[in-house]
Amino acid sequence: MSNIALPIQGATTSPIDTHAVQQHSIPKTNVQEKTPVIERNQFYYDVLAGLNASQKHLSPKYFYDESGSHYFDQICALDEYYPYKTELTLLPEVASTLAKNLQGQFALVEFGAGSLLKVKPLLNEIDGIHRFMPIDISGEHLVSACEQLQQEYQSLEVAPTVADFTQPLALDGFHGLQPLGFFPGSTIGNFTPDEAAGFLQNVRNILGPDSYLLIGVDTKKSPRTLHRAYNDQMGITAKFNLNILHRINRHFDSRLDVADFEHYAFYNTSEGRIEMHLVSRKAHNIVLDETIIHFDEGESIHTESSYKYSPQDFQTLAAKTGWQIDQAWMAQGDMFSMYLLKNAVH
Ligand code: AVJ
Repeated sequence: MSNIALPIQGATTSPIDTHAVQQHSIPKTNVQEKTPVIERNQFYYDVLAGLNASQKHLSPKYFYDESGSHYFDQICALDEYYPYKTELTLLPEVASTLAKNLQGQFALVEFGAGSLLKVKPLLNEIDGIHRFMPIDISGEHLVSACEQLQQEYQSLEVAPTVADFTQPLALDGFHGLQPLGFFPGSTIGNFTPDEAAGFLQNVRNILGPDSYLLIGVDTKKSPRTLHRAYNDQMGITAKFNLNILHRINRHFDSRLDVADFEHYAFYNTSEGRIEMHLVSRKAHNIVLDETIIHFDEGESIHTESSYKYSPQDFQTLAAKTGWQIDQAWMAQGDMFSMYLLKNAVH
């Protein structure tokens, strides 16, 4: 999966895991202190802070534990969830256009590499890619995916980095090759517009002068289509959303009844974003270790925002972050877009 993750307006948490992690090491959870009962790590603090806020919220990065990642894979297979399939269909066409138009020798840098599935059309078509540098916060997953990819592409130099790419990061060694960034999956949609701008600026600094960035971005479209994509018939998205409550029960000394909450996702037209919430079906208190948290009937936990960008929206975002749109691709029916950005700052 494109397994990175993602926050809520007004929250101080970043969508993607915020603790900086050393390159080439398996990330350790930031355990501050351990008692027999309570493990006070980043998740612990984020959950307590998020559920004590006036608009309760949890970061979507916490969707992706083992079962959450499994649900996300199931979402990608759903008819209603068009972004995954649409981008995958668009990629071979994008790759062959790039192969024609991009002359040079490249180091391909993937942000949030996940399963490394989407990179294959690029590797297959573009002969000039000599080095592949995936960056992901999840070390174990990344290393095993890289081993497999290396088997398939023997002459490619595969150089993974375990890191949080929302933080400033110096990648050692493009080896004289031209950096080509890759950020598929419309993961940028999980950032607020301000965070997205910060991210694009950070990526430009990481990749440096003369770099390119190929990015997948979900578009604004009929609210009905958007609504369906996050409210599938089989209820997989609901399970994906509710799983975060199971994760809390697994981590805390808590007996949250997941059945007391309801999946609620809608398209907020004025903000141009899907919002996912977990809505309390009744007034009740929950107990997390020794903290009591009250829910009114109908009160929600905001678990995800997924911003959608029209070509005009994205053009504005790119321009203000020092990127210039070199090429753009639009899937049939304007369902999903990809952009090749060129670093405009010399
Ligand atoms: C992680 C941004 C690709 O917002 O569409 C799918 C995750 N959430 N269904 C999105 C998601 C609910 C997704 N991205």
